[in-house]
Amino acid sequence: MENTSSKWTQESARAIYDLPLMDLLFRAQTVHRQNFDPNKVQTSKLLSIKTGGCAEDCAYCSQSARNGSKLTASKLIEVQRVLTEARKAKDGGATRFCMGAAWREPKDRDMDALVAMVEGVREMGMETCMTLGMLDDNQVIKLRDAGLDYYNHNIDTSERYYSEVITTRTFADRIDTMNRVQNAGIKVCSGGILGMGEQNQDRVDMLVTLANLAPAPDSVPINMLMPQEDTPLADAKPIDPIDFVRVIALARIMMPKSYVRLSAGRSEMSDELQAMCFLAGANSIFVGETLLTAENPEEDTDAVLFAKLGIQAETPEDHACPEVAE
Ligand code: SAM
Ligand code: DTB
Ligand code: SF4
Repeated sequence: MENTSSKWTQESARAIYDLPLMDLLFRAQTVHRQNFDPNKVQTSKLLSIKTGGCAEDCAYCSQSARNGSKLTASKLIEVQRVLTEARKAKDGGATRFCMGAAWREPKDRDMDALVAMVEGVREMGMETCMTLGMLDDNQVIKLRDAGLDYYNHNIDTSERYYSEVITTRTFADRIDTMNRVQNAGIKVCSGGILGMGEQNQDRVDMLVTLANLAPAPDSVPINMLMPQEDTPLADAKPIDPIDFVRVIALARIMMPKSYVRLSAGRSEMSDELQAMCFLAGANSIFVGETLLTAENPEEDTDAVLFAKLGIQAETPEDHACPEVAE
């Protein structure tokens, strides 16, 4: 079942996930080449605009106030500081600027500053993305009118495993915000984290939920858990790297036109593993030495990797007109 208009089932997706690896990779790379230039990778830059002190209890997160993390909580940072960082990101070649806040949801008093951030980054000619937690209808409209291109809201894992990781909100709450965002015409960025103790079937089920959204998210970040000190998942057993590659390949096959982002965890990955992820259809990364709070490869390291693999960073022109896409 690879017709995108059909609904994926847990069984149909699992059958692909379980293919011999070479068959799975060949299929994923074939789908990838039908939709994207295989030697281009989109680059996004993250900035934490409000760090720590979050009311949610996400078991993986260094920013939850409930996780006893040593991280100092900050207030929403100044608009001007955001624009200075965005300018640096643009000069470094990033095409999308993603602003993340450690909130359960934004307060209405923060909206003017958030709108100014979106407008300012857009004026620089970069795509804008925000991840601020749950949004109500008014907040969605304000961000849409400011020109927000993408909203990141991860489902993180399967519906079955969700309550093992987060208890302060439900899987359905997550889907509600995504629907609100999508209905307002903002593109959705949604994916999850692998290596939180979930089973392979949870990973497959997470992708089934994402692929069955109408439409599927434009961007699908696949994060490898970065274990954070003092969190319940600090000692989680790492995911097998081949299982990680299988999830990327399945995401590519199930969501052929979406950008699949090889997100958190690259600083712990070998060049070979990252190359396999690109072969499996990943075509986006976060660049810069910091994600929100955790480390990411240095720009020089990524430049060497891209040169070795003959990969080029996607430009805004490529993005507007993919060479191979229909
Ligand atoms: N508070 C907002 C929310 O949760 O939607 C936005 C920020 S939150 C940090 C964004 C995403 O980062 C999470 O949904 C999760 O998927 C990812 N993330 C957070 N901590 C991580 C970690 N230690 N390892 C991998 N991914 C992580
Ligand atoms: C996503 O899926 N990964 C990014 C972004 N969306 C916001 C965040 C990764 C965070 C990694 C842990 C940290 O930096 O604190
Ligand atoms: Fe808060 Fe987001 Fe971290 Fe959860 S993932 S604790 S909502 S910042």
